[in-house]
Amino acid sequence: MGLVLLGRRRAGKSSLGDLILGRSEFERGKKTTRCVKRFGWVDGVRLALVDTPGWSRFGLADARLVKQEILRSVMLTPFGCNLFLLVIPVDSFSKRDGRIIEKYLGVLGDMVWSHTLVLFTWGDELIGRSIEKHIQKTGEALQGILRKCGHRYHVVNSKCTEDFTQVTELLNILKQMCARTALTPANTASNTSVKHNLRLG
Ligand SMILES: Nc1nc2c(ncn2[C@@H]2O[C@H](COP(=O)(O)OP(=O)(O)OP(=O)(O)O)[C@@H](O)[C@H]2O)c(=O)[nH]1
Ligand SMILES: [Mg+2]
Repeated sequence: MGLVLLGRRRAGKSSLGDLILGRSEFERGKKTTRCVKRFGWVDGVRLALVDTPGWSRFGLADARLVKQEILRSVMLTPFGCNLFLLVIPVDSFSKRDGRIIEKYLGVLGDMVWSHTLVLFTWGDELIGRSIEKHIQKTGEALQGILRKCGHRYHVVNSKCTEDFTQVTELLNILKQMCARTALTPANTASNTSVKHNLRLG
């Protein structure tokens, strides 16, 4: 299974990669500037994880480079089931955040949304509240992104590496997504069309 980690700067993508693999493989806490691919076996699944540079809400990241790396991330995934984890920290979320996500995921074409799971990081910030309450309180911009992703989401606290049930639960959701997308011919179509565009571009 191929997993691409996407999100804004410091959303917690590299930390999430380490949490999933159960070991330190990505440079968390340090700005990721190019795609990084790592492999591992997790809960009986062979994973290829691709970490990507985050985009900036304040124009600080090189938008062209980030888009180029997002396109390249797909080239780095193996053939088979490839999914995207849209990493969003438990935090405020503006209309602008929503528009920026649409802009960067849009690089991968319309099919990306049906292959994307919203992965909330910084779950520790919920402090006893439920993620559903957070989604409801945060408002329409976040709810709109969740709608586009078929209301698929999961929440983790990447600081709590000893709690592996959060990864097992995530893997179960991803396995279901793979089983579902395997039934739709669009799965391979989206993957190969992005790869095709990239080769042409
Ligand atoms: N408390 C808490 N801190 C987190 C969590 N996830 C990430 N962090 C912290 O957030 C900071 C940024 O994490 P990274 O994983 O490097 O974020 P990133 O998205 O890879 O950042 P860029 O590569 O710059 O885009 C680090 O100091 C992490 O320790 C979380 O779930 N809870
Ligand atoms: Mg990073």
